[in-house]
Amino acid sequence: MEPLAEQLVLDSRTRLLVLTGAGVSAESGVPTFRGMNGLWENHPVEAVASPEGFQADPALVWRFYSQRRAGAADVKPNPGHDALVRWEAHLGDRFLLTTQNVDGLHARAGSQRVVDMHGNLFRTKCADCQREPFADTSVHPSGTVPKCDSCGGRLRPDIVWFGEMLAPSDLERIGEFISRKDGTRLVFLAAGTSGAVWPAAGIVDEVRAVRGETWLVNYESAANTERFHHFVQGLSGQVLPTLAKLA
Ligand code: BJW
Ligand code: ZN
Repeated sequence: MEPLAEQLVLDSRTRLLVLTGAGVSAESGVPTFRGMNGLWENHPVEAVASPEGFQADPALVWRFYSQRRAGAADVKPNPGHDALVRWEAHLGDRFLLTTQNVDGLHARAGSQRVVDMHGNLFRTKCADCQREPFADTSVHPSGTVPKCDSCGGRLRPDIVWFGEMLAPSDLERIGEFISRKDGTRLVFLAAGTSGAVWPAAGIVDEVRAVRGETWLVNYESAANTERFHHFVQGLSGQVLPTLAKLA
């Protein structure tokens, strides 16, 4: 690939916040949400990714997540994930990755400072009691709903569904990184995200409010493209490996 006209400079005075979305996993073979036209087997994603949907048909919701667990177990990180691992190795604590993806591919690539802001496909919690969420790769037979050992209630994936609050500790970690006052300049880069889902879509404005520099790498224009200072249109697996100058 030709060198890019614009380069993201990552030097000792820079701290970098990265936000990733489904587009970053697309080149690994994980379908994006809007790529499915917001539908899974003709069900609107909201019907299988919301508390109301779980209440109405928990077995359908578990079929959706079991299918995705089976699919995500077979995929591998791509050069976009790998580029973020190199940036983190260069920046250390001046790097934070917040991801909307629940597939665990950033951790599998080797990223360490990761906020799973929409949860994790390979974790389960109880819908009815306060037990701690636990690691879980189970794929459940169609039509079944797993039960909680502690209270006998219904288990559910540890995913942030539509209409649910993100974990306050995750939002604090992102907010503290944005407002950190250590003399470094803040750069924010969003990649592979449609900018349609909040609060992730608003991070660009939080960064701009503290005069940070903002970059978007996306295959298509996003809902919030005009909020970014730089827009590099392309595939993240091709753009990210050549975008940054590590100094
Ligand atoms: C590539 C590529 C390649 C492809 N390279 N690019 C303010 C205004 C309006 C509404 C709200 C608001 N605040 C809150 C809301 C409600 C709601 C919301 O945002 N609704 C919108 C739809 C309008 N938000 C919430 O409910 C959030 N909760 C919350 O805020 O609580 C408080 C509250 C509630 C209600 C009202 C007010 C306050 C929770 C959001 C949780 C989202 N959960 C989901 C599903 C579960 C996860 C799962 O099962 O996996 O998470 S939604 C779904 O969208 C999923 C994703 O993480 C998320 C974002 O999608 P993403 O990653 O951007 O993917 P796509 O598919 O949309 O886009 C991919 C992009 O990549 C495309 O642009 C492609 O071009 C590009 N691309 N290949 C580079 N190779
Ligand atoms: Zn329980």
